[in-house]
Formats: sequence, structure tokens, C-alpha cells
Amino acid sequence: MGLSSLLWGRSAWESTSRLIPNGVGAVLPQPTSGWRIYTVASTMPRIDPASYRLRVDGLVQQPVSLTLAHLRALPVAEQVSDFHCVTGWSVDDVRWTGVRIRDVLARAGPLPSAGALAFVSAERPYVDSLTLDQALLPDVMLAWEMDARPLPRPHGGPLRLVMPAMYGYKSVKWVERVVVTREPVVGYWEERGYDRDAWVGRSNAA
Ligand SMILES: Nc1nc2c(c(=O)[nH]1)N[C@H]1C(S)=C(S)[C@@H](COP(=O)(O)O)O[C@H]1N2
Ligand SMILES: [Mo]
Repeated sequence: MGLSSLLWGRSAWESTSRLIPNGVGAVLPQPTSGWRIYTVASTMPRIDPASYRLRVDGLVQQPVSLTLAHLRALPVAEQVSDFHCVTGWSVDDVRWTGVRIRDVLARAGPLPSAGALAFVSAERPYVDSLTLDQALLPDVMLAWEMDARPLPRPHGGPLRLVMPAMYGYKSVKWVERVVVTREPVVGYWEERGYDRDAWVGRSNAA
């Protein structure tokens, strides 16, 4: 485990996220929307939640294809975290509901050679990756709810990655596949010059 990435990730996490214990349904004020909707293709994917599948494959014992019902049957995670785009805008206090990466991976059984995860969007060719250490930080999740409503299509519904300690380009929308790899693959914005380790306040755009 990379000690420096662990320490960086942890300090960023402590300053930006409030994890909510399972089953505690605090009512929080709705933040004023400061979101900008980003896409790289000309149309957003349109995904029917009923036929949606999340594939988990690569360096695993058993590739799996999970429905939203399968995902909802895993331990449900909730948190409030801030979201920062590298271009300068932020949205504070976003409430997310979803699942932790650990619980999703457990369904497939990562092999000992696993070192990273690629999150593949249904919006081609958007992809980004995290090391396993980064993906297992306590406030990383695959979310299907935002601010107590089903994740809207423009925000990546039915499922997006949320990685609060890094700039928003790591938080892949419309995730349809998680590939377990040895090394991180180069992400869409990383091919265009942005840091692979996009720690908020500590990467090349900060
Ligand atoms: N599939 C996909 N995911 C994406 C992007 C994108 O263009 N396509 N943009 C990224 C960037 S740069 C940011 S800041 C956030 C923005 O999230 P939002 O569109 O929900 O506001 O999504 C990230 N995930
Ligand atoms: Mo961004």
C-alpha cells in the first residue's frame, strides 16, 4: 500500500466528507445547485434502470453482471461530501447514496495481482481509473442517489463513481463496467494532460 497516497487521501477525506452511519436518515438542507453538466459525446447515454447491468471483470475469480437490485442488496452507504471540478467550481454538501467499492468487488473476488480499477462509462470513450488503495478510501462509492433522489441522467444515472478527494474528472458518470487491472489505465482527461492522481489541491491543475 502506498503510504503517501494513503496519507494524502486520508487528510483530504477528513476535510471534505461526512459519512453517515447506515440507517441514519438526517434531513439536510438542499444545496443551491452549482453543478455544470459535462459530457464528452454529443448525446448522453440513455440507460433503462430495469435493464441496467454493472459488469465487474478483469483480474477476478468470477466476472459478474449486477443489476441495480443486486447493488441495492449490498450494504447501503450514505455520505455528504463536497465535489470539486478542476476548472474551479465546487458543490458543497452533496448527499450520496450507493455502495462501497469493497462490497462490489467482493461479488467478483479480485485476484492477488489486482492493483487498480478502471471505471468504464457507457459514454464512449470516457474512462478513468483508481488504484485499489484509492478506491478503498472510506468515502469512495458507486452512487445511485443524489440529494435523496434517484441520480438524474445528466449526473450519470443510474450509476456514477463518487471520489470526493479527487477532482471531478475521476468521478465517472454512467459507469457500466469496472475492470480490475494490475496498473491504472490512463483516463480520458489524463490523456489530455491532467494528473492521474487528481488529489484536490495537490494535482497539476491546483
Ligand atoms: N462519462 C462522463 N463522466 C464524467 C464527465 C464526462 O464528461 N463524461 N466529466 C467529469 C467531470 S470533468 C466532472 S467535473 C464531473 C461533473 O459532474 P456533473 O456532470 O454531474 O456535474 O463529471 C465527471 N465525469
Ligand atoms: Mo471537471
